Amino acid sequence: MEIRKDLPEIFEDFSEARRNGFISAKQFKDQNKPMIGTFCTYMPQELPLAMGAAVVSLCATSDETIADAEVDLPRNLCPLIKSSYGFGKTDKCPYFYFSDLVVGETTCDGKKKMYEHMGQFKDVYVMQLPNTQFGDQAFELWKSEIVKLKELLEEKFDVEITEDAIKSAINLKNRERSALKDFYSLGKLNPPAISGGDILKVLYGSTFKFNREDTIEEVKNLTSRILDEYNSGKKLDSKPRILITGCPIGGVTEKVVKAIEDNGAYVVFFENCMGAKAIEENVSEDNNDVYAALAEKYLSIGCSCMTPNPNRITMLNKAIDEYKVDAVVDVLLQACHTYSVETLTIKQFVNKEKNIPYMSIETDYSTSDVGQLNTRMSAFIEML
Ligand code: BJ8
Repeated sequence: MEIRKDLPEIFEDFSEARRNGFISAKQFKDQNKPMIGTFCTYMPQELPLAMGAAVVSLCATSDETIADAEVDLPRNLCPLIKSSYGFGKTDKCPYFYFSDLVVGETTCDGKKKMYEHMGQFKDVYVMQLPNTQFGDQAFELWKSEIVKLKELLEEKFDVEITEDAIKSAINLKNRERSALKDFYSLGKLNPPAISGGDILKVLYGSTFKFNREDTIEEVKNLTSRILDEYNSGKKLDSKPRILITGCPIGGVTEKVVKAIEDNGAYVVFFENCMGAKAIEENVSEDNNDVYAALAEKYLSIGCSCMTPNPNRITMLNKAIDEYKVDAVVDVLLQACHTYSVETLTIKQFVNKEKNIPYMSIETDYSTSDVGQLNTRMSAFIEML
């Protein structure tokens, strides 16, 4: 995989962010401030931020604790769920340990049933997410769930969360999303300025930094530095341009990005939850009803747990054009039913509407399929 060797320290900073974040998490907790753990992009982070809490993603990305999880959970379950549960159960994840409350949502069946067991050893609160994004009922349900979460946080942590504080948190998150969006929009450059592996490092690493103002500045500086250097001639080679969609990736599943980039292509856009799905749209700052504004943004996320799920297609359509994508790779975590079933819709759209090749690959949190991934990617990229 070709990387920009002249920018190592910044990329390493993001790459190491999860590990280094443990120390910042401890320092944060030492100040007696609350930490909220989340498992999903639907969770409106603005609410905990509005009471001065830190928000941390607990989605695990390694197979280290899967055997422990399988004592309680079925083997034929998505590795993200098993691994996340396993890290909680074994107390091996400091972020889980430091979380005063875990907030989940009723997304896929596996996750929502797992929360019932997790509730035996951790304080878990589950928001009732509707299965559809359409109709007043769905909107009103999600809005009322957001208000309920605010009330629960106020009661549990004995604080008042004012609408002004929520507005400030919306503004902060919007600036963070915009900085990250400007960064991953570097993927539009053709030939690319940086590899997909480096884009992912920054997107993943930024979720483990607690001083959000600093992170916004850091990401902005990185973007403008890369742009300046690109304009003065530092470019990668022209190669086929790949869009990754599907289940969340990060940690061990970066093996998919590596297999693509080691075999002659670049990933220029990540549609999944570590990328644009979470970041592309901001919360309206014009709407005086902050709960409606939050409900509108978060309910529109194009996840396969929704039926129907046209917002995923809308984003893919736009990104394939804007990022001049040559092919789409749909990443499925084993036993993820909603994304697996949705592959047919995505394949038909990509092949028939966009006239470009599509490939789906199923993987897990082991490294046993790396050889097979390389073989499949090399054959796929060769025909582009
Ligand atoms: S908004 S993608 S973070 S639900 S991969 S656990 S769906 S069986 S992670 Fe997700 Fe929220 Fe959607 Fe994003 Fe279930 Fe599938 Fe596993 Fe998944």
